Amino acid sequence: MNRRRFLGAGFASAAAACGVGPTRSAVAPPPAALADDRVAPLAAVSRLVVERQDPLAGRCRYVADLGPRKVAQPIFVARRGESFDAVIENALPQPTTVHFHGLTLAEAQDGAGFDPIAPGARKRVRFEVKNRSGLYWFHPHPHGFTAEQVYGGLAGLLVVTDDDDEALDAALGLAPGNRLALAVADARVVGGAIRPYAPTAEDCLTGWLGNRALVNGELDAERVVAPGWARLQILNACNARGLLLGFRDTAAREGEQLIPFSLLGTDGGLLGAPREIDRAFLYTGERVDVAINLAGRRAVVAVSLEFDARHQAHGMPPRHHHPARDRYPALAAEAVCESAVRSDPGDRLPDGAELSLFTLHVGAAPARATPPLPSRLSGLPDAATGPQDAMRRLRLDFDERTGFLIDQTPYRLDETAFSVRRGTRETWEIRNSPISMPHPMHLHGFGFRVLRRQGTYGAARRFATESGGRFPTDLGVKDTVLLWPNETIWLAVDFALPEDAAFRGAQRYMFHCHNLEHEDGMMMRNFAVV
Ligand SMILES: [Cu+2]
Repeated sequence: MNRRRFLGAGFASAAAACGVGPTRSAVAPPPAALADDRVAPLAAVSRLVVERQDPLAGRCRYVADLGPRKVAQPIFVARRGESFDAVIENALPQPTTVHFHGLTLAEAQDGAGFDPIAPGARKRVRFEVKNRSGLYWFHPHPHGFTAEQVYGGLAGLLVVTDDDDEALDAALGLAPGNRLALAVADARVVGGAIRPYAPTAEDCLTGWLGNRALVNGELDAERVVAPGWARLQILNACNARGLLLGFRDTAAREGEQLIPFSLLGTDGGLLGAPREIDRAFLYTGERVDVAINLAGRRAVVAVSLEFDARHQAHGMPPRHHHPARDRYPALAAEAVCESAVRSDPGDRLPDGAELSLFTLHVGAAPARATPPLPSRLSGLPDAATGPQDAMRRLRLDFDERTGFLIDQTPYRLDETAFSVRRGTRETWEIRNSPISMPHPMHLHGFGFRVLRRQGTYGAARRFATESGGRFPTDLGVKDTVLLWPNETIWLAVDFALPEDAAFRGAQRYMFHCHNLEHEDGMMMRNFAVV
């Protein structure tokens, strides 16, 4: 099997052929269906300011400077092959980075946390978007501050387009506004106000859970869409909460069935062919691209359905001390401290509890014809098979003294756990302990394919309808993959790096849990591609 078949689109080789990046005057227009006033072409950004908007509650935002206009909390859009070349300004009272989650970037642009931007400092970041079309995102990654800053509101979307993406919009006949890019997070809301980040030891075990959904920063988000197909690209931007995404007609009676929808793509872009499903697990950091037919409906609510989140780890592991935290204030005037008042249990909805996410109101426009879904969406093969160069085994552990770790080793910024030769294709076998929690594991820099799952607990296995015990969402290119307790998964990872000068020499990347309390709690390792 050649590399092209492995990832379907051969993102490294195709991007290398693109040569010089576009000039600012030749930026592709965003998809017409994605009608949102926060949409900003990535290639037009000259400055990205990371700032605190509300010092009392610690709410923060990104502001993109596009020359003639500024856009707060932008939704970036880039056509594959376009470039980002901007100065990032850190106006927070803490160090920060901007990590572009899912993109294939060199260490210097990955924003992983090796080289944080100090408060008041700036850094020029330049890169070319080499990835397939899909929903990517950007967020802070300074070790020890990540969870607090992301919860503060720093989670931005990046929609990457290409020929397959354009062909799909055309085939669906999407009306303007019927393509949505949505970051779903959860917040602790009391009396209409979002509570500041103040995790207790229990929050550090389970992750910081809220009681209300925020969609692109809004509570009770609603969108008006036209009848016909709607295409939704959805990110789970929660710190810790897993979602089991489903859709209900608001006119449906108790117990009535969920609305079926089509899975079009995952983290790293479009599947080869759509899959009809009625629910999908979406853990923190993961994305889905779905099409839902709204013909004949008035309003549809997206929910996270109730499920057994399988928290098998108990006890109160010690909090990990981050020396850098002593040097900077918390984002909120209400300090992040061990003595934080235990919040009302009602402010912290358990993982797996039903949660309403957002509502789509179907406008009164004349019903559009809903054309059939295309049978092929991209050249991605359903199965990734074939010989791999090497097998690497990783273990996710838990014990009461240390909390959650990878191979029993707490994170250290200056450690390189292992090195991989560039161009190598490896099979990763990752095993999660039975006494554990769901861990959405994220690999920086490289998309991968899920080969097989084993040991999935019964209630989740019901939805693992694909070969090898896989979920439909395992069929695409992934950069974040969920491991249930007791589960072992096998991944095919291609460590090909582009030929650009930016990627010369050894490049360090991170592999970590995207439950952000686990990540800040040391469940992360560095590796190098040499
Ligand atoms: Cu975890």
